[in-house]
Amino acid sequence: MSTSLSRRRFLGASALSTAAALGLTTISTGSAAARSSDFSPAVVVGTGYGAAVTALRLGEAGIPTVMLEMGRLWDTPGADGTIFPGMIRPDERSTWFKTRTEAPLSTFLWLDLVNRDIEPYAGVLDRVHHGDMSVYLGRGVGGGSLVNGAMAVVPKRSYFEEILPEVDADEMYRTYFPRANAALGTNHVDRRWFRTAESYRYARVSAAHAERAGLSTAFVPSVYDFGYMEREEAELVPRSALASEVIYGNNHGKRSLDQTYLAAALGTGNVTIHALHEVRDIVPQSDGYLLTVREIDEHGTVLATKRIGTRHLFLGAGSLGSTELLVRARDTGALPGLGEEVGQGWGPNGNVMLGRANHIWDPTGAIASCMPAMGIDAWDDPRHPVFAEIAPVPAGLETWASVYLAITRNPERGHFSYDPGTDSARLHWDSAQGRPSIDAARRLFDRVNHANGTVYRHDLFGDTRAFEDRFTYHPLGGLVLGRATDAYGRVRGHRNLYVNDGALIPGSTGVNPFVTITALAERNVERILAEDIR
Ligand code: FAE
Repeated sequence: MSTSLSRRRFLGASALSTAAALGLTTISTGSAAARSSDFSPAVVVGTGYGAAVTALRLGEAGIPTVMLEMGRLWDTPGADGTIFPGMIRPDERSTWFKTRTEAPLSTFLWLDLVNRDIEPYAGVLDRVHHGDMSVYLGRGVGGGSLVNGAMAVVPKRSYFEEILPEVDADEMYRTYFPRANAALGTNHVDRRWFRTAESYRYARVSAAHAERAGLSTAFVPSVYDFGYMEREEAELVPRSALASEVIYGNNHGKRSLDQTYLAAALGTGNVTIHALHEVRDIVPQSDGYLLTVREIDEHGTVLATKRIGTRHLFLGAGSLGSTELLVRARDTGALPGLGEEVGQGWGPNGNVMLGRANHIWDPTGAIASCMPAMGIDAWDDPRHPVFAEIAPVPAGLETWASVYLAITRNPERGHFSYDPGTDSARLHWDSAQGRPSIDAARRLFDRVNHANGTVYRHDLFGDTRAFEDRFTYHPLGGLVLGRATDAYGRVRGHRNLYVNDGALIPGSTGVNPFVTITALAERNVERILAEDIR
């Protein structure tokens, strides 16, 4: 990392913790704070991967930039002394405005032991329901980086070339993937430690079972600090990955965006983040856009409705968020230049979750690192390509279960339409579209079960199904690169309006997607800065 980048991160991190200590929802370093609050030369919607890259590069170029994030800043300990609640006894901080938590593994031995009643609150994880599909999302300053499993995987080059043919793959693999990984703080597990770590027993058991079936496994890099994790296992530091923390946030160890890109963006002195600010509407003006923004408190009370003008508007609200903003703008007539491609090309990255029941003599361990470090790599299978992340069971006790998030190559795509009744975008995806994903996962894991004399678990997903394809962690598409936008994310039909997040990727990356989103955002913003802004 360059000295100026680390200095910026330091300045930005101080601004974040000062804001948290004072209970502020506006975060900036001194120089940015003085600027007008109703106009900014650049506005970035959201604070996830694409948004954070965009803001850092705009800020470095000297462009005053405001980021608008509907979730809260996660930097203040609650009454129990922790920032995030953990998965064993989640409280209202876990979930975005619901009366009960909605964990992905919802039952154990068919018992409803996992979910809890809670007060509605601006919690960190959302599960957005759209008929046969629901989508998990991070809410807060840092977006998905707050809740995700930190797996930092570069897609196979041949598949990347297939899904995004208009992008120069040489440039991506030479420049932008390495740039993204360096700024995200990607690191690798020490393989010698992994071979004996109690917290990765579950991964070694699954790897041995896969090898017995003739399948290969691969280590996956992470943005969780593996050095910290080693110290957790040695009981030298407070536990996080080893204390069942992941989908409701990590209190330690994870290099979420508020510690990397966003801290560096704030440190430029040109970036201000407004938390608990949701962008609702976008209308064009003679030289830019006017946004309607709703400010709420953590309990959902609307505090203000603001108008913020900008010359350059960047959407980084994620696949669902950015797509909804443009579907609404098109279908209410606010942005009449938007075309039919807006709202098309959505996919769940072929996600299927499943569990296997191991033999009693094959325990997976009571302590499981919640940060996966290995996957079964069968992506080169010509008929049923699958990359299956070996996932933890964060129960804090022995379960004899092996759980996987399989990423499959599913060609089905969903689309969005505008619902005037709820003023929202509805995703259209029906259960039959998940079939190719289930078939691929079944084919792979039938092999694993056959080779090991094991069976599927039917007790984990609320009913008796073995394969759960009714949710995704990896929503992708809706505003696909080269279709709804040009080859760099410029929205077709309206000048100075850009998309720079997971909405650009056409439904699938073949691996966990945040490194692809980050690298693509680096590429796009570099071009836009060079051609559109200066
Ligand atoms: P994202 O990170 O979703 O950020 C969008 C932000 O915009 C959010 O903070 C929203 O609250 C905010 N927003 C939305 N609408 C508005 C609005 N109208 N006004 C203001 N703010 C708004 O977008 N990926 C991996 O690569 N590896 C993993 O290990 C992994 N594990 C995951 C585990 C879980 C439980 C989940 C939910 C996701 C996981 N992912 C993983 C997916 C990854 O986090 C996701 O692809 C990225 O976060 C998407 O990045 P975007 O920049 O597209």
